[in-house]
Amino acid sequence: MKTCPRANLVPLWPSLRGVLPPNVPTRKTAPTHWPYASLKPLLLQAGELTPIEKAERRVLVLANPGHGLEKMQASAAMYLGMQLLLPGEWAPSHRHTPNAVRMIVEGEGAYTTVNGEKCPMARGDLILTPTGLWHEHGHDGTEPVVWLDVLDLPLVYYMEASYHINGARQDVKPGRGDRAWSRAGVVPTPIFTRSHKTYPLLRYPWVDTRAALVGLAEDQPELECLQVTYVNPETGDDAENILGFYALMLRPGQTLRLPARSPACVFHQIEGSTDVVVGNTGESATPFTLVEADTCCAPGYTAATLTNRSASAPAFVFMADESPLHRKLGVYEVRG
Ligand code: GTQ
Repeated sequence: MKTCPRANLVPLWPSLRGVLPPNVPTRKTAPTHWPYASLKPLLLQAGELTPIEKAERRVLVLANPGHGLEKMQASAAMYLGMQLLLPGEWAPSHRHTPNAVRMIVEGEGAYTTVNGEKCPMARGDLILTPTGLWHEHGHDGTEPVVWLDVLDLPLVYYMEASYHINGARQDVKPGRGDRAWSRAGVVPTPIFTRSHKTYPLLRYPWVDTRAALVGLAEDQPELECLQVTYVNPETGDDAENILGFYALMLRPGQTLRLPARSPACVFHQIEGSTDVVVGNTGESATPFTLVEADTCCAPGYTAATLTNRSASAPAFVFMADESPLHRKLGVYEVRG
């Protein structure tokens, strides 16, 4: 590129088509598969080699090669990390501007304390640590616990708005959002008990999410897309401001075509096994097979086809995407 460093000026015309390509944006996000079978041994090795006191957070980052591994991005706005906590370990309290969620992958007995609320971790649970809230992780169990972190770190970092503050160990306060906001359609009555918290519900137990999907499937046998959105139960808005979180059920043998939409998307297999084909018709498609605890991502403006590999059992997939961000910025699109 021709530049004029003395005046800090560059001509637009050589780069115009590069930054405004015709019809479809340029995407660095490559369809990428992170099998849990190849990740887990490395994570356990990290557990042997790296004490938690040194690491603070013992995480292997699921990095998209299209962005360059050192960028630690799954997509333009999404960061994924697989975190290991061993029995008795403690990941100290901090808060930061990026929003995070944890999807629990395996193990029992660990918990995250978020602004004084102790959130137990069980397989498939989703736990929020939204922007600015204190969080720390502990483990009273006997086996290693692993979870998937999803953060909007790449976006917040790009905005030059990413920083953290360390804090003291939190006192656990009584009151659990997943007890108070335990049923859709009934919320604590405002004048008596409503908490006035921005994030009243921090833990979404998998037993409840799974039951909601199974109930939906039984109630609406014709419904093709069995998907629920993790929302704030007070407002109905997305659970967090920037990334969206969903759980999907595929009936036995079902194939579901997800249309091309502007946001990039992450799929994580909670139960069963799913064939994922990332790509629009007429373009070269990338196939992955997700088994339990596997994760993959698809770039925006790209369709995906999911097929439950079992003819007898449902499959359950956790999804994260950039929809809230795209909607708020007015760039959200469905391409069909
Ligand atoms: O557990 O607080 O994967 O602060 C990256 C940054 C996890 C955490 C990550 C974090 C955390």
